[in-house]
Amino acid sequence: MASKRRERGLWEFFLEDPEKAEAETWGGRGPGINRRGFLKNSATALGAVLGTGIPFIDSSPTGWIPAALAETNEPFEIPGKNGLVLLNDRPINAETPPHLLDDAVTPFDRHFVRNNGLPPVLDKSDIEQWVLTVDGEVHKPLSLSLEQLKKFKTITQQVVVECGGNGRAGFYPPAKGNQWTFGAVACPSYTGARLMDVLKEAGVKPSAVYTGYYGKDTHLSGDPSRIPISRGTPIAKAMDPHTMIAWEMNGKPIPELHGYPLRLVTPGWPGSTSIKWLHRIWIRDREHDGPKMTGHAYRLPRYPVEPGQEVPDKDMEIIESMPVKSMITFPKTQLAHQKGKPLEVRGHAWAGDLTVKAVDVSIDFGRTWIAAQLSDPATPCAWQHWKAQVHFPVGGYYEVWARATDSKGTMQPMVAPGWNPKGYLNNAMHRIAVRVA
Ligand SMILES: Nc1nc2c(c(=O)[nH]1)N[C@H]1C(S)=C(S)[C@@H](COP(=O)(O)O)O[C@H]1N2
Ligand SMILES: [Mo]
Repeated sequence: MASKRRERGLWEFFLEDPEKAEAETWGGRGPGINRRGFLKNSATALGAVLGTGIPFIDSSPTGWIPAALAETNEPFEIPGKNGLVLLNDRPINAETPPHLLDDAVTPFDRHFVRNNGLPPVLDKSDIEQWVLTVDGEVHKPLSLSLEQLKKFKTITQQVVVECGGNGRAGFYPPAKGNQWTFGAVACPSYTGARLMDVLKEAGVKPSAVYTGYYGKDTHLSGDPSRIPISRGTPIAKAMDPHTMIAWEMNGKPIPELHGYPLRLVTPGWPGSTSIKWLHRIWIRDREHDGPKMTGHAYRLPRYPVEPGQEVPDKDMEIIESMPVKSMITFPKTQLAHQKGKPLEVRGHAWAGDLTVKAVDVSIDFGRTWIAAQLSDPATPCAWQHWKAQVHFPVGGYYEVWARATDSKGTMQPMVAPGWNPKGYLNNAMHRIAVRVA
């Protein structure tokens, strides 16, 4: 996976135009890459080509051709997605280049995809018979049909969903996993019921400590006794009035790739706590221990560690709220800008459970900063929009940097903060390149 740039440990490759970057630059990915090219870099797919067969092809979603089967040089496409950069095709993982995240509300076609397993293949009867069970430390276990669930009070809110591994490509030595740059984040609008209301109906016992969410996706191995992921949160976060069980995204049934027909949405926490294809909520009397809850998964060392250092499991703690972050969504990096004219730069900023109180912009590598205009979030868990006018004093090469500050005064770091074994929570500032002539 390591390209020449990554070997040198340079994270700055994102300053290049992702649409023009060569596949090699991107470690064998990127929109220009064809299926054969992608194969060369995909060990799993290669294994398949070499004769181990394509297991579980029956369970791949309708309309998708595994890259390993493709005979054409057509780019690998995810139906309905537009301009995303593919990081892995099995499971599907794709991120959105920053300039395509300019919308206030992220539309489906620009929403990143992060799958740990294979999405379920669902027909009409699966949906008609869908049951959400709530069991464990409750007085009255529930089995709710979609129809029953929709009788709970409905809320609609915009929510930032960001993968805990967003920015992983910025850590050196590299951490295993999808090499996300900036685009494993989205802020669509979700409609559904408050988890709190459903849990009140079930009557949470005083022994309840944590939730365990289960989705219907299947394990890559094809072994039906295994599931790819099951995560949860402390009961207090589950009882937060913004934590929801959603059935609509942007006013339509949630797209299949994003969890149709139900998804748990945990605002401000790692995307992995927003379980897709939700069918069970297990209320636990201890910290949940489902797949991707233990070991090093979605955990950080309790203390700062040296890059590359080994950290024992007992020294790792679960990631809760995501850190403050911002992104420049306009202009696209590598802009050619006319000398003497001001440039309006804009983007979004968010801060996990907190809000953003300021965004500042620099065009001189952080020597001086200009305060950006910052909007309030449309709903409490939404990202905030910012914009700033910048004036370039002379022609030449510039970088525009953006830095957000959260409501507690914590700022984004300039470089990747604290290396950690799995490469989580890189909220280093986003920068774009501008040539003024
Ligand atoms: N059932 C299920 N839910 C899941 C996942 C998954 O693999 N299976 N991936 C999680 C992770 S790691 C992230 S970052 C988000 C990504 O949401 P998206 O695919 O809608 O962008 O979904 C989360 N929910
Ligand atoms: Mo994630």
